[in-house]
Amino acid sequence: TKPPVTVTVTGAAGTIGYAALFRVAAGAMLGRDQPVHLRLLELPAALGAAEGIAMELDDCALPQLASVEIFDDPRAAFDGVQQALLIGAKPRTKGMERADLLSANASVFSAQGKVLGEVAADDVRITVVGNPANTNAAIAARNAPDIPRERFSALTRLDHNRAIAQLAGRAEVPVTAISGITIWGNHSATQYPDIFHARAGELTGAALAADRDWLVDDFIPTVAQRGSAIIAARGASSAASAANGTIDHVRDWALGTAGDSWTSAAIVSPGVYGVPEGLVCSFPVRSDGTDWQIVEGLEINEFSRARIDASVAELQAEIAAVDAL
Ligand code: NAX
Repeated sequence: TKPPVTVTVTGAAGTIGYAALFRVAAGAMLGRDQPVHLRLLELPAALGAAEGIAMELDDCALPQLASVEIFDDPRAAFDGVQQALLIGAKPRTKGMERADLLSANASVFSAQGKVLGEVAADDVRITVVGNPANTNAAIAARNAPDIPRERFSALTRLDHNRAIAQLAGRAEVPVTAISGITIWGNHSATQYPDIFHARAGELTGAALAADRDWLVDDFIPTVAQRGSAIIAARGASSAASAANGTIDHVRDWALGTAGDSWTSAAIVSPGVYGVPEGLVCSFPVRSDGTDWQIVEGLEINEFSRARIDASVAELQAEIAAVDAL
């Protein structure tokens, strides 16, 4: 059998953490033949809840679960970590300005980045889910200069999966018939779900996009505002679908993407597609099981260019706001 992989989940007792941990422990993320050491990092106030989750994990008697440990100290939780899922973040509370949210999280993610740089395993991969995810990942990367940039990512896979589901519904095909969708930019309302290179069974995305009213007034806002629609309907933010997106993201990164199609992930821009170097931006990506590779050479039409630029401008503004503090 394979040696266990060490997986640290921050915000483990939160709603996404609870939805993710059991599937990670059951092999949905790294494979059913891959044992895992699970590390749960929480704030001191949530350690009791984390204990309860660890008890439930024990009670599943999962063959792949080599160990479960609970921490409130990032240095201990990240020691030797190979897959870091950074889900915990400071939530936006009533009356809080966006700048306050950015600065509160900048201090959390700069501290976590620094510790990761000091104690993580040489092969560490980092996935930021906690919002503002892209900028949190950029800040963690900056504070860990010894970890190669390409090891940092932020989650836009939930947005990508939402776009697949919406396009499949429109084209009346199963989700398995959809390929070639890209989420560009920030994991926020400015994100741009691009279908111009997509296929939906026999139909091309470009043909579907010819219905501009549907594209502009229905598809794009439905994908970009799906999180708010779920809060309105459910009275709580998306958790199981966010956990599912996180697991899809790490699985594709660690085990590789299949075939010619691609997925979406926010990674540190090497300065392609007009996205300034260093921003953590969502791109079309494939993985060979080690690193993400940006799918190059896609033609970006004027419609797409304007929307990508708007989301990139928001990413630049977020970094500038953090730098100003
Ligand atoms: P919850 O508030 O249910 O849970 C967050 C947990 O993180 C809490 O248990 C808290 O104690 C813990 N925590 C906070 N700061 C921590 C720190 N510094 N170290 C360790 N643990 C810490 O939130 P949940 O619904 O689980 O969402 C978690 C994050 O994911 C939020 O920032 C949320 O905005 C973000 N999301 C990101 C998505 C994405 O696609 N990138 C989609 C879903 C979600 O909105």
